[in-house]
Parts: sequence; structure tokens; C-alpha cells
Amino acid sequence: FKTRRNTLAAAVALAAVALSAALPAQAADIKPRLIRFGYGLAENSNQGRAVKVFADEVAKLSGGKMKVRAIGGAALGPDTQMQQALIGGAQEMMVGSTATLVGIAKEMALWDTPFLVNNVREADALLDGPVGDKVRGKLTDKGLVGLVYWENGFRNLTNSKHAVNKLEDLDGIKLRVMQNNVFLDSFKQLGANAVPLPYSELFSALETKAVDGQENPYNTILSAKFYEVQKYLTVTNHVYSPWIVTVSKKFWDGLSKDEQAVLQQAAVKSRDFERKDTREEAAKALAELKAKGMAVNELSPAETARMRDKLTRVNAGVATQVGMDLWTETQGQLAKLRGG
Ligand code: TK8
Repeated sequence: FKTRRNTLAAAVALAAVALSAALPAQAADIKPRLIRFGYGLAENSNQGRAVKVFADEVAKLSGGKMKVRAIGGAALGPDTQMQQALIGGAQEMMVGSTATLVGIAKEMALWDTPFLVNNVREADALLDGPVGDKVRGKLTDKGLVGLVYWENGFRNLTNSKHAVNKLEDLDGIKLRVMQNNVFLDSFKQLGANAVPLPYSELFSALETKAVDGQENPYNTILSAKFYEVQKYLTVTNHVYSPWIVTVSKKFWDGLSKDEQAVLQQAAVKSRDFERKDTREEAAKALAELKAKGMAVNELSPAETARMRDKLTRVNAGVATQVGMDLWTETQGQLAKLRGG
């Protein structure tokens, strides 16, 4: 009952936002606002570029009254710290991994399911459809407003020890994972020595060999210069990771409908830009990583199948964690998308 009421409230709020969005900035109810927008990656990354598009669009739509101050490189702290700052009202906005939100909304674990989607078409449909809306809506109760999902991307494995051609090659590899129980379980199942660490500590952990490896999309391996400290890249595509753009609910509730509409519209614009930009970069990134000296290998279909097998137990755990209704709805939508 409680959940249904909240979902409804979120839907109503978004509908109201869309209605008033046609007003020109001058006529609209918009006051000067400063929005501190934190993110973890470098300014020169797909994340940084999309934050800039968001900031420019907010300025444009608000006639320059609403200012977004973009603060990258985890200068405001790791994702979990920024989330708390948003909840407390000390920071207005951020973008980060959905994976670091599972402690706040357990349903976010849905996106951590290994091999959940096969391609970006399925990812977009799921994230922008009713399932994605429902999961995003779970944040509202917890002091966060989730506006849109961006693409982080399909994750691939890197390490500094040796090429990973089969599951057994993961034995003894100390692998950094995100601070998230599904990722931790997954890589333990696969035989790695999985260590949770915030992203902000990752480069130096790799550099000092505190950990041997990590997993992230090509874009991040490139923009974060992981190729400087990681020799081997294995194309695993083991999970598709989204990012989510969130607003402090305390801040959001103090905004007029028009101001909310500005943020909502700019978020959609940034999402569309970000996905396109990320996909273009990812398409070229592997060749660049090879040129930077990484040794790249693809996991064979047989080894991928073994990996999936090992992770069946993890999937069952996610289903329990997010609830059977949501899990069944997700599988239903995926079956439909696949023409089943
Ligand atoms: C950046 C992180 C990053 C994620 C990770 O803040 O932690 O490995 O993939 O994109 O959210």
C-alpha cells in the first residue's frame, strides 16, 4: 500500500512538471539558484561532458538564473558520501552509479544482475520504461529524487597480472569491486579475491598494487587512464551499469514547478546526449586501449557460459532482494523486447 502511494505521488509530480514546461524563462516562476553537482569521473570523460551539457541547458532554460556548479573527480567525496550530502540538503545534485545506492533503495540491485540485458536497446527500454521508473521512484522516500538514467555501460575486466582466458585465471586476483553486495558476491563466485572500494580510491589502489584489477566500461578504462597501470583487458561484458542523476529531495521540494521542470528537461537532454556520446566513444575505445599498449582478449562463448552458470545463484539472490514482483515484471518486459 505504502509503495503504491509513493509511486503514484512520483508519477503525479512528474506529470505536473511536464505540464508547465512550455513557459518561457522570463514568464516562469524561477529564482536565482545555485546547484552544486558532484560526480566521480574526470572532467574529460563521458560523465564530465554530459554534466556540462546539463549545466548549459539549465542556464539556457532558466534564462541564466539557475546555475549549476559542476564538481568532478570525486572532489565532493565518493558516491556514498555525496548521497548523504544530498539527503541532508548540504549538496543539491550528483550523478553516480546505481550500484552504490543499494543501501538506500534495495531495488537498485536489479541493475547489478549479471548479464541482465544483451544490448543497449534492451537497457534503454528497461531503464526508461515502467521498471526503471519504479526503481527510480524508490528513492523518493529516502530523500532523493532520481531524474534520469545515464549510460555507464557494459563492464569489462582489467588486471595487471595475466590474461584472463578462463574462469580459473581469476583465482588469486585481487579485484576491486564497487561497494555493492551483488558485485562482491558475483566475483567471489567467479573465484576472484573481491575487495570493495570506492571509485575515488581506485586508480591509486591499482597503481600501488593494493589491488590487481578492476572492472569498468571501456570509456572509463580510457578516461581514467587505467591503461597506465593495467596491462590485460578481458572483454567480458558481464553486466550493463547505469548511472543515475539525483537531486536532494530537500532542495527539490523547495523549488517551484517551473524550476523543477527546468531540471527535468535538462536531465532528459543530458541523458540523450550522454548515451550517444558514450556509445560513440565506446565504439572507438578498444582500438585506442590497444594502441596504448593493453593486451586485449575476448572470453570465449564456452567460458562466458561457464561464467553465467556460476552466477545463477547470484541472480536468485537479486530476485529475492528486489522482490519477486519486480523481478517477474523485468523478465516479462525483456521477453517482450526479445520478441518472446
Ligand atoms: C564513478 C563510478 C564508476 C563506477 C565504479 O563515480 O565505481 O566503478 O563504474 O562509474 O560510479
